[in-house]
Amino acid sequence: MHGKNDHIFVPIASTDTNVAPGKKSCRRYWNQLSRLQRNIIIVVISGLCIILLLWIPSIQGNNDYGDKEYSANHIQITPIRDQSNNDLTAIDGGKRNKNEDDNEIDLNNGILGVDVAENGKAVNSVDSNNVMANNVIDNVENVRNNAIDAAVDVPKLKEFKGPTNDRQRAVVAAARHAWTGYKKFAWGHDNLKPISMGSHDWFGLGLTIVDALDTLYIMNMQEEYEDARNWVDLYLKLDVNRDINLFEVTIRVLGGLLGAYHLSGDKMFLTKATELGNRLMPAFSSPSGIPYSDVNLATMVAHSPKWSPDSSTSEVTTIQLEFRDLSRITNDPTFENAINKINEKVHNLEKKNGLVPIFINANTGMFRNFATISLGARGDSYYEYLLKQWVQTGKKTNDFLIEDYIAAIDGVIEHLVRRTPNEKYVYIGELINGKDFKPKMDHLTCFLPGTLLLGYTNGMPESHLHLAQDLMETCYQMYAKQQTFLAPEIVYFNLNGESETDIYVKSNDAHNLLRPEFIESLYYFYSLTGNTTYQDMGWTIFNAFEKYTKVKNGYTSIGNVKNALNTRPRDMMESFYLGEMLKYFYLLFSDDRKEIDLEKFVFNSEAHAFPIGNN
Ligand code: DMJ
Repeated sequence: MHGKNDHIFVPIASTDTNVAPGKKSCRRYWNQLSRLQRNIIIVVISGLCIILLLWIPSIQGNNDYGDKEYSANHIQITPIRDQSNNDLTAIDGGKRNKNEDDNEIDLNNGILGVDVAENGKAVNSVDSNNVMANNVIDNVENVRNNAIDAAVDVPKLKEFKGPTNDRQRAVVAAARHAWTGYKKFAWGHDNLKPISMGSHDWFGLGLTIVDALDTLYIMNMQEEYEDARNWVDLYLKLDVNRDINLFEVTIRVLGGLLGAYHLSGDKMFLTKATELGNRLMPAFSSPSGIPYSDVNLATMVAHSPKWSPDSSTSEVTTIQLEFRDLSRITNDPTFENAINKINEKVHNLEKKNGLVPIFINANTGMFRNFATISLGARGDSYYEYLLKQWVQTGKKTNDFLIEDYIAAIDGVIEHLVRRTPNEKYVYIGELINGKDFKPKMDHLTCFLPGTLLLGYTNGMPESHLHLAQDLMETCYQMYAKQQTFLAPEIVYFNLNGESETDIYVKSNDAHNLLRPEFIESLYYFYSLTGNTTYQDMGWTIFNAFEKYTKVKNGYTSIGNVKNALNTRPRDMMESFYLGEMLKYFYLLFSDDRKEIDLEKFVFNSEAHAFPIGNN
C-alpha cells in the first residue's frame, strides 16, 4: 500500500467554450456584401492558403536548432581510417579481421533539422506540479500538431546494407520469424504470446514495435521497419490512461524512439520522444527529486510503487542517458536538469565502498536501511549508467560519476567477488541486509563484463579488465552447464564445498526469459577486441535459442533450462528479444566489428544507441 502523500495530484486545464465577442457583427457584415464581393474574398483567401501550405515545408527544412554536435549525429557510413588508440587486440590473444577498420561511422555528415524543439518544450520547474502539468498538456498539444508536419519525412534506409554472412543471415531470419508472429497475433500490443497466439499488454504502448525499430533498421529489414515506423506515427498514443513504470518506459520507449531518430534522422521520432519526455516529467516532482516509479501518462499523476514506499535504485538511476540525450537534441535543458538532480542526490548518499542498497525512497531521498546490495535485479544498471553517462558526455564532465564508478568496482572486488573452490569460477554474490554474503548471481549481472571492458577501453584500471575476463568465463559456464545450453535466471555457487558442483540451479530459478545480458557482453568483447572467439561462443548460444525457444509463431521464454526434454515453454516473447537480444547477436556476428562504433555511440540499457557528445 502506498500512503496519501505518495500521489501528486495535478489538475488538468479546462477548455473555454465561450463564443468570442464580435462574432455576430462579422456575420452581419458578411451578409451585407454582394455575391461578387464574397466570391472575390473567397478566391483571395484560398490562394493565400495554398501559398502558405507550399511555403511551410520549405521553412521547416531549413530549421536547425541547438547543439550541432548532437543534431548532426545520424549515421552515415563512409570508409575512413581507424584513428583509435584503444586497440585491445592483444588481450586474450585476439585475432582481428583484416578489413574491419575500413568502415567507420562518420558523425559529421548531415545536419538534422530539429524543428519541434520549441513547441515540444518541457516546463521550467519540476517543483511546481500544477504549472507543470498545465504547461505539459499545452506543449503536448503543440507537439501533436507538429507531428503531422514531421510525418512527411522519408526514412533513410541506405546506410545499413543488411547481413554479410550466414550467421547474420540466420539472425535476420530469426528477427523475421519473431516479427511475423508478433504482427499476426499481437500487432500494436506490448508483447507476443506465441503459443496461445495472443498478446500481452503491460503499458499499452506497443512495446515490441518501438523497441524493435532500430533493430529492424540496422538489419536493413526495410518493409518491417516501415510498418513499424508508420504504426508509431499513426497509432502510438502516448496519453495512455494507466500507470506506467518510469524506468521501463524510459529505456524501452523513450530510448527506442531516440535510437530510431539517431539512426534514421526521421523527425517524427523526435516529436514522439519529446511528447513522451514531457508526459514523464511529473515523475520527478517528488520532494527529494528522486523520481516516483510510476506515472500516469494521461492524468500526469505520479506515485511510488503500489507495493512499497520505495523505488528501485537501479530504476531511478537508469533514465539519465535518455533524458540527457533528449535535452541535447531538443536544446531544452529541462530533462537533463531533472536527471542531474538525481545524480547529485545519489552521489551524496552514504554507500558501502561505493555499493548501493537496492531501494531508495522518493519522498525522503534516502536509501532503505539494510536493503540488499546486488549487481543483479534492482541494482545492476546503477553501475552501468555511472560509466555510460561519463562516456556519453565525452569523459569531460560529471567527474563525480566516474569517481563513483571506480569506487563501486573497488567495492565489488572487496565485498562481492568470490572464486569457487574447485573449478575456480569468479562470480559476484549479494549482500543480504547489506552485510551477509550470499553466493547467488542473477543472469542480469552478466551485463557487467561488457561494461567493465568498455570502461577499461576508456581508461579504467587493469583490475577491471581482469574481472571482466573472469566473469565472461563464468557467464559462459552458466549456459554451458545446462542440458539446453541456455542460462537460467539465477545461479548459485559452491561457497565452501557444501554442494557437489561449483555452479548449481534451484528449480524455481531455472527459467530463461530470453534475456540478453551475456550476448551484450559478448558483443562488447568482440567489438572492442576483434577476437572472433566471442562470435563462436555467441553462435553456439544462438543455436541453443533456436533449438529450445523457437516455436511456430515466434520465440518463447521457457521454464526449465536444465531438462532438454522438458523445457516448459512459458508463452511469452518480451520486447527485449527483438529490441536487444537479436540486435546484439546481429552486431556480434558482423564482419565489421565497428558496425556501431563504441567510440562514437553509447548503448542505453535496452540496446538503443545514442551519440557521444563533447560535454
Ligand atoms: C531489459 O529490459 C534491460 O536490459 C534492462 O536493463 C534489464 N532487463 C531487461 C532484459 O533482461
